Amino acid sequence: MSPETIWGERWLNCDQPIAREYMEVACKKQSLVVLAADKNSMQELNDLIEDVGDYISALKTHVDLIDDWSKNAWDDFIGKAKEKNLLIFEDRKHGDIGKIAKKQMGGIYNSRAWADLITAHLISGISVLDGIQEAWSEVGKSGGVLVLAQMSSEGNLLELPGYTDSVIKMAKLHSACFGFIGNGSRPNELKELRKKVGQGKMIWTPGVNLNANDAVLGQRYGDPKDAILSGSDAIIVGSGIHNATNPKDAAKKYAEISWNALLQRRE
Ligand code: S5P
Repeated sequence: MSPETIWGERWLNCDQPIAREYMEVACKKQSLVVLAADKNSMQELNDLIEDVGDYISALKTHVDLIDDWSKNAWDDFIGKAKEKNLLIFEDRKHGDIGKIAKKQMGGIYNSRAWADLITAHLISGISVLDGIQEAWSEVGKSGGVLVLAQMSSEGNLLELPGYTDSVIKMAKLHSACFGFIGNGSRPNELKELRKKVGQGKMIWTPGVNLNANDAVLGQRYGDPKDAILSGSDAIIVGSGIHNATNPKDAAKKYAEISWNALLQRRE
């Protein structure tokens, strides 16, 4: 089956090349899993990608979590992820004014060179997207921003009346906007978000874990199948995979659940 048949309206309306690339990879791998690779050493990251890379469709990083980070080790790791056909998604959660966000794409980590996707809050206005876009274009690269429209953590201020609506309204029209981060732990909120976003943008959702009791420090978890059926296009899974006794089996399981949910959604 073609990606168009599988993704339906989303394929037709999400026509950015990078969104199409994600949807194609997801079909090839039969997985809507984005791995949140929240490990602290290069060795752990390399082992993890070796182990589960075939069962995920994108790799989400927090580059500043790593104790023994070096440019060479990082380039190697990104190379391995690319061999596994993964989009690289740095979860930087930018939020400064445009010109600083632009500079923050450089610096030691230089995420403009290797990140295909990056997260941003619109708390300081739309200029953050302009800044990120300019940073990519200066190194001859283009990428997409996932804008935080909802969050999975308890008591987050994005829930205040009007915030999510304003973010969607502003970001939807911006060419750097790949899509939105939604709250994977609350299917009903996600359905509302999908209605507001429409078909033309991705919604990717963290806060997904088959064991809701794993949640610590205000994190909230929901079910992967519910998230996809409620309009999410990718489940972002961290500890559900990397803290599992057998990460490979866990990744396979999340992949299967997410893929079957997508097939069910199109029926
Ligand atoms: O609202 C959010 C947004 C994000 S990007 N809630 C989140 O948990 N995240 C990220 O998803 C978070 O930074 C972490 O990397 C991942 C969730 O990890 P888990 O171990 O709880 O699955």
